Amino acid sequence: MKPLTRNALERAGAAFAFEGTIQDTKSNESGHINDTVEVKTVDAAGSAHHYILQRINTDVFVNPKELMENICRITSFMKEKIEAEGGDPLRETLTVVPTKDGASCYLDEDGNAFRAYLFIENAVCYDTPTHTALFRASGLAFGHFLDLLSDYPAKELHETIPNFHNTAKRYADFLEAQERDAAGRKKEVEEEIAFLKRRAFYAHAFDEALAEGNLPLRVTHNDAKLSNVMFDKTTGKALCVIDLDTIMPGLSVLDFGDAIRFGASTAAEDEPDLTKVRLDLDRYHAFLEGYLAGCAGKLTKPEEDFLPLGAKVITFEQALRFLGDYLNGDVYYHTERPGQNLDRTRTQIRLLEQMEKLL
Ligand code: GN1
Ligand code: MG
Repeated sequence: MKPLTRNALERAGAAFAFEGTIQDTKSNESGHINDTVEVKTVDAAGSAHHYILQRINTDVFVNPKELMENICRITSFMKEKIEAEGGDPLRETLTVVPTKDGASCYLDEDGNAFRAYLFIENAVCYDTPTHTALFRASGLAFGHFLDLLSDYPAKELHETIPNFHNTAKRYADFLEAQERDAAGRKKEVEEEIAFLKRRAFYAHAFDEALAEGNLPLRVTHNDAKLSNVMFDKTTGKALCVIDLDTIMPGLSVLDFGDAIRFGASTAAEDEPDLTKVRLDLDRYHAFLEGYLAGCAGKLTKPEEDFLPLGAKVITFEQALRFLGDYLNGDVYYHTERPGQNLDRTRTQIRLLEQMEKLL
């Protein structure tokens, strides 16, 4: 994606049905894929309003209209349920702000696609769990998310990224990337490549369970990391699951696994010092407890049994993706420094080794 220009941002700001006039915009660097900006406005009565404006990465999400259709359907479905439960739908899920023409996204003449949400005030996201209870709370949030959507017809959703968590396809892409060696980096990473090739079996880990109908296709989040949960600053409670771009039909065990991969690691995803990377079992059990409570009995027995394997498979898959991107010359994930995708690969490998011993 080309860098987002001031001009394009201003045009997008003017396209949405924001209340009042824009006073301030501030870039938010948290995601690996989209560009995110916070927008503050003031209306004629002097009241302040706060929004999130995002440029959707259309290299990754090639059909932004379908993507927004998914998000609108899911958030309105959840809002009704949250209301029925006595919750606050404006804080417990995202609210899409339409364009002045009533569309859910704005496409500009340069091919950029934007969408906007209400900003949720007095809330915060965490990159690492500051304490175990916080991670348990995020488990509750992702479990509750599954529960809220358990009767949503998964098949009606668009596949925003085809084969997103198709581990066999990810493995094939990785093999191709190391074969092609586009950035001439293969010789540096022979060890990592060999590690992953020895674990090719993970690519088919759920084939049998799926064929036998033991793992239901659900509405899943597909990027279930701690940093995609907002917490209320006052109560400390997990409020809301965000980053709804990859909501698609998928497997619960992979959402669970992704949350573990990210949040039960004692180090950041891109930590260069591997001695810092461990799987924290206390965190694992805390998340599991929260997740099961949040799912409110909706998980089947085979799903519960496969949760630890889900963690291994998604960590394997993530290692394939990071190493594939490193081999391709860092073309997919945002990077801030050379070698960041390799560091990311190595943390995943280290974690997978730990999971194999401990889970
Ligand atoms: C990407 O943009 P972000 O940080 O939400 C990626 C996920 C990865 C994650 C790794 C669309 O998510 O699949 O698990 O990075 N999203 C996409 O941190 O590829
Ligand atoms: Mg994401």
